[in-house]
Amino acid sequence: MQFKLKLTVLAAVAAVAGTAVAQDVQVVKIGHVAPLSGAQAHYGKDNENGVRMAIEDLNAQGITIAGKKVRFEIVAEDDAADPKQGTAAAQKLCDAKVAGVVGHLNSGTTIPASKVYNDCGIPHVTGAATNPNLTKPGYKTTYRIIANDNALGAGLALYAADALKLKKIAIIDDRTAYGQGVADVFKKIAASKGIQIVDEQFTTDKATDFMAILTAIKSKGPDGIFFGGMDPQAGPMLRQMEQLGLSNVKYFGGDGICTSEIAKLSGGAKTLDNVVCAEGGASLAKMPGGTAWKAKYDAKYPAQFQVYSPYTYDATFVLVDAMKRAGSTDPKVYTAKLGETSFKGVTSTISFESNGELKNPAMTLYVYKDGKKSALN
Ligand code: ABU
Repeated sequence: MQFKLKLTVLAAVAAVAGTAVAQDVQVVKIGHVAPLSGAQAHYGKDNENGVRMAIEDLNAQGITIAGKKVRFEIVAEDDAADPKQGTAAAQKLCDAKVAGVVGHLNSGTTIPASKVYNDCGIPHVTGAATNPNLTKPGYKTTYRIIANDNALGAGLALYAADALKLKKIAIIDDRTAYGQGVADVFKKIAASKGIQIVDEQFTTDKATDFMAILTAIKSKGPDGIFFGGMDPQAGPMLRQMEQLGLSNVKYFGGDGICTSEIAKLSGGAKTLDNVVCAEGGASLAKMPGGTAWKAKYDAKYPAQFQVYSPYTYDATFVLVDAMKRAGSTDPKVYTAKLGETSFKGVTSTISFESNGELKNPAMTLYVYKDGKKSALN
């Protein structure tokens, strides 16, 4: 009887101790938003993988903030690359009282969502949305850790004019904030370099049949086509260019087409060899921690790498770095520290301009050789 009583007392003490341990660990929620459904889900999954990997690495460090051990948890939302779903997801994360958000992926969702985050006082860091208009309102809650479309569009136009000596280029965009924006920058700089813009055509981010617009473009005899849009359109477009005999026409695009997936989506078209695309950062080989990071990523998420996961990984660390420096996980307290970031990440040493743009971003041009993406610079 006495023995049984002792056991009960011991169990009660252990339970209380267990509660104390549980209460000593503060759970900090980090939101992530990207398209996880629809034709762009492969980009979204890659972005989410970057955040999950960062959270695992941060939790392994056993971080203490203001004397309390913290454990980070992801709250993952799907915006399906749709602006309305983007703002709904942002509001959901505000209501869930996440400490910060990594995202969104598309400029068309990130720009309207940035106002929602500003209104509820939660910072967000995008590692993928590249339209320059994102930082124009000057919200103190908006940050971007990748170069914007001014760098991408200009880099491609200068390469077309100076290195490839192209004379006649047609432009297509998907009418999204990203597609239209990057095409406009390309057009302006290409025209300033003396390239003739022989045609401008439009499509959507849902289309897969481009025969009519490519036929119209073919009649203008371009030596290059610029496409402002994403790979679910660029892949089939390359295949249809081959079918129409546009096999010697160079094909330019921003980071939205610079994926691993485009090789599959173009279905073995030889026109993939004509692609020149631009990304707003250094190549993995030139990133400070790129090669080791990519090996770890591939081991965890085989065949899922696309473009932006090193940036979403770093974006997660940037949020936590600001929390550590502020000694608080409360966004009302730590957001002010984001502007003072100087963080040695996988992608670069990250610091921000006063408008939330990355300071001194790199830009890399890529081509595809035997279906594999390869950096030109
Ligand atoms: N940066 C290209 C894909 C994301 C976006 O800006 O819409």
